[in-house]
Amino acid sequence: MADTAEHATRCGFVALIGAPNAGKSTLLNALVGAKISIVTPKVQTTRALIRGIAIEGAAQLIFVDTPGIFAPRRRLDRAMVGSAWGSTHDADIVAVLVDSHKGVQDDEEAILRGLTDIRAPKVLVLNKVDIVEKQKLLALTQALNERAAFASTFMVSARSGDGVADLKSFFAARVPAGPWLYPEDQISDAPLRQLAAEITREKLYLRLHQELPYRSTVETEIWKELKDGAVRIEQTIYVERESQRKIVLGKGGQTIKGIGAAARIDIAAAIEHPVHLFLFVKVREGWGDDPERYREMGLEFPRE
Ligand SMILES: Nc1nc2c(ncn2[C@@H]2O[C@H](COP(=O)(O)OP(=O)(O)OP(=O)(O)O)[C@@H](O)[C@H]2O)c(=O)[nH]1
Ligand SMILES: [Mg+2]
Repeated sequence: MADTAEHATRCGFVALIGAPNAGKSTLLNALVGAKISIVTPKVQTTRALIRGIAIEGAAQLIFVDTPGIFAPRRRLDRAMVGSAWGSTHDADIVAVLVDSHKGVQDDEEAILRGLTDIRAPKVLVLNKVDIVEKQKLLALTQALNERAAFASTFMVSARSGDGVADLKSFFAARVPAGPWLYPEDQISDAPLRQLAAEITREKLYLRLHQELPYRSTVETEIWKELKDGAVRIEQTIYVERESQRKIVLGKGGQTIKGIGAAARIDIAAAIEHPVHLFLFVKVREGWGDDPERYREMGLEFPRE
């Protein structure tokens, strides 16, 4: 009996790629049914590959959220875009997300060109259908299918969940037969300290503007379980300049206080323990060229 069940299982990797802000992280969270990856209205929120795991019938689906693909300038940009394309090499299925409200612009054009090198089957996922007219969706479906060979086209709203169940069933039917790679109840493979750093970065993105979010990174330094069941977490926010540090702190420390309060609530909810969160802001000029920061983020360090 166990033998039969094992033979019936399926398992595979589904990479979610697309331009920045297409809704990849929102879709990952919707597919898994939990908040695994951070989401903000700003572009370039996700910086490294984030895996979320879901079970659908006999299939275990390992979804890989990726940084948005755009024309990179800085070293960090190159590492992010490189990791996104890299995810397609190990994928059994590649889901190409397009923000249907935005349509096809420069980043989408570049992505379409890059798709020719991908051997795995590709599916087109038109996202944000909640804010787009049907007419536009049909035109976009046609135009994109003329440009690349998609096995199928899906129209979803990652935000409302519309169409997500159908997409998930499709993936479950298409991933190869094979044993599950993760325990049944596991939904993420990221260490909690990394999740906690990401949550703080989300709050930073939500509260800071212009270039600042892109000039900062967050690392968890200390994670200590206390006797009363609470967890003491110390994190460092790295910025590039003293002037940036001042903005992150805010007048009388108000900005960092707000970031910390919001992050603490979400981290506590994620780890299901009370949290004492301590944030430190440090200037580290050129952190974007420091290999150690890339290791912490789970990114490969581009040589140039
Ligand atoms: N209206 C609408 N908004 C959406 C939908 N999906 C995502 N969004 C919004 O789009 C913005 C970007 O969402 P993310 O999930 O962070 O996008 P992403 O593709 O992961 O972005 P990067 O990590 O920067 O590449 C957020 O404000 C989301 O709430 C959707 O289906 N409908
Ligand atoms: Mg993202």
